[in-house]
Amino acid sequence: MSPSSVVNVLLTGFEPFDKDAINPSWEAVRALDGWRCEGATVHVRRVSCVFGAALRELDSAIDELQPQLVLGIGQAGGRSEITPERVAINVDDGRICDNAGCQPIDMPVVAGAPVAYFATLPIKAIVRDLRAGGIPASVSNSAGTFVCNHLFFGLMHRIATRPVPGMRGGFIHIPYLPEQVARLPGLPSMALETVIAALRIAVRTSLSVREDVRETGGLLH
Ligand code: PCA
Repeated sequence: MSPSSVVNVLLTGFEPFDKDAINPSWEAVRALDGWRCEGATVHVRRVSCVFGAALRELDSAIDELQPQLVLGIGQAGGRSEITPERVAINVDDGRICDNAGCQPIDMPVVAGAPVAYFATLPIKAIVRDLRAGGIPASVSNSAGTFVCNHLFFGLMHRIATRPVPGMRGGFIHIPYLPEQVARLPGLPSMALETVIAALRIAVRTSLSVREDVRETGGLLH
């Protein structure tokens, strides 16, 4: 097979943060290493929950793999659904410190870059296909202002300014795992097998749907 016919997908998951022992994003992502889908091969990387370092790690993985599709995955503790993110904003505003002890406040992710980028994933089709597969899902209109949004913005800025030809990308937040909320009573969770199944659907739909479907995913507030 010639290198030009190789189609790579990059999935990133985060290391644990905020004193947690696990991060479900990495637990789910790592289960998909080497998975082949729609003629593409999935590669996985664990990234640091550190402003700056996470972007450098993402950049070198993109340089190495030249992927056609990049999906960042992160934990959104407290959410009950799989949530493809619509928009990355050019703001770092840490409510907590990152894993290097840094807590930027109202700093740009990239100085001089646009205020925001939209994901270039078919987010509506992903939500449709997840729901059809029996998995709770909704579009999210905010990836927050911590390291997940930082990675998402950096990814979209790279696509806008130094693209791998044809590369598309975006970010998906996932809920806590049941074992995490066993010590956080009352919060929602999703089983690891369900999250893994969701990521398979998200990859397949991202590879096969080029034009997003026109379905409402909006919120009143
Ligand atoms: N979630 C955090 C950072 C790492 C993660 O998995 C976030 O939503 O920013």
